[in-house]
Amino acid sequence: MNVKKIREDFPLLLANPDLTYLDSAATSQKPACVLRAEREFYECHNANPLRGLYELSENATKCYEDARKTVQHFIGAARPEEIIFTRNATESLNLVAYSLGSLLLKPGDEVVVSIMEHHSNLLPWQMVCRQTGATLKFLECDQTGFLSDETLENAITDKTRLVAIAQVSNVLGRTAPIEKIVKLARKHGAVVVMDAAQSAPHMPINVKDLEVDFMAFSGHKLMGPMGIGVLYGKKELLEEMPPFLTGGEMIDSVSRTGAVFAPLPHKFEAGTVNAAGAWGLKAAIEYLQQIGFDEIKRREEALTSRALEGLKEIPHVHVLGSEKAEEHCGILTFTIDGVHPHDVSAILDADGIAVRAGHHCAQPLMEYLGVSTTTRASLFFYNTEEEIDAFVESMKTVRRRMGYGE
Ligand code: C6P
Repeated sequence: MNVKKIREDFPLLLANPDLTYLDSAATSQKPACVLRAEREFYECHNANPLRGLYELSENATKCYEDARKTVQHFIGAARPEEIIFTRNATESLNLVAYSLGSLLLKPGDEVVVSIMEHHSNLLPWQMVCRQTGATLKFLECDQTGFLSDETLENAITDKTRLVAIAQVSNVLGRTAPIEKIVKLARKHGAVVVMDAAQSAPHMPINVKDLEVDFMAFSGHKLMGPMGIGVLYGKKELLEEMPPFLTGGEMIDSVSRTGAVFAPLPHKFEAGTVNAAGAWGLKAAIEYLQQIGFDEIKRREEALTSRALEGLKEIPHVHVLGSEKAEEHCGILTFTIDGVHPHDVSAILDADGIAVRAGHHCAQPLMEYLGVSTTTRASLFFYNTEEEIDAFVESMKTVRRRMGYGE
């Protein structure tokens, strides 16, 4: 991979040669082709999709539906109508929780999540359990984020109606054993919802092979625009589910007292849709596919390994999670003795390095691991060895700059 050439595709990186961007797990930078695609939609195809009976609106609809097909093939879904466009992974997960939750759950039933969940894949389940009287159960990992067979077998039982799990943790970067979880869930007749917000940008995903029932991800972490997300759902389940939001073109007909809803996928896409965002997401997916996930994985692992080795050498720095770079998916979360993560972030920022500090919207995991807040560096294939070295060098100075002797 020619990284120098790849970086030329990213206007923000080109315009900021002194910036080391290590916050791609929060949102990725966007290649020019994605920016061009969004602009092209508004310059050449802009009309309200799915409504107008004139050529321009039909063009807008075509862009939107083409983007849906690109997503379908990207994740190996059987049909385009199994792809619902949302605003982001959070909205996708809320859609399943509210729509399916009320249909599926009753008192005595159990919903299983892991202790590593991002709040977006926890709060909707807390809410729906409160509403239905179901119980929320937690899969507890070891300190490295590993979920053992025993943990899975003890938690997923005949009482389990649904398992909601992140494929990759946004704090530890550890990949969950989705195949095993799906197998156990099937055995007990439970539905599996996979949060792919942190995995979809970094690894190939085939929903047919994985056999998950639902999968959610955001466009903006995958080089696409903000404001466009995806929910994949199996057709037979989506068809049974009531709409989450109502209004707009999500109907076939409306009377004074009721409505007949539109067929999939439009039943779940109320109001004017984000067609420009979908068109931009299509460009992002094509860009990633052109580079290829094998290449992306190889590069990210090499960079993660370099960063991990560098951090291990620094006294008082503790990296959370596995010792192995390939079990981090480009995410390194750490603490430094005696220094608050906000100060770490400010010091790195003074050196032109952008990282995230805080609880990373995963407070139950922080509590479980016995840390209140942490700093997180997360990389993508556009990062360079020089940037990783600059990050490690800056990290070596943090305690001294905070007034410690070493
Ligand atoms: N995590 C992070 O810095 P949205 O905000 O809807 O695009 O994605 C929500 C979400 C869901 N699941 C996981 C595993 C995530 O990591 C995220 C977003 C960002 O870690 C922003 S908080």
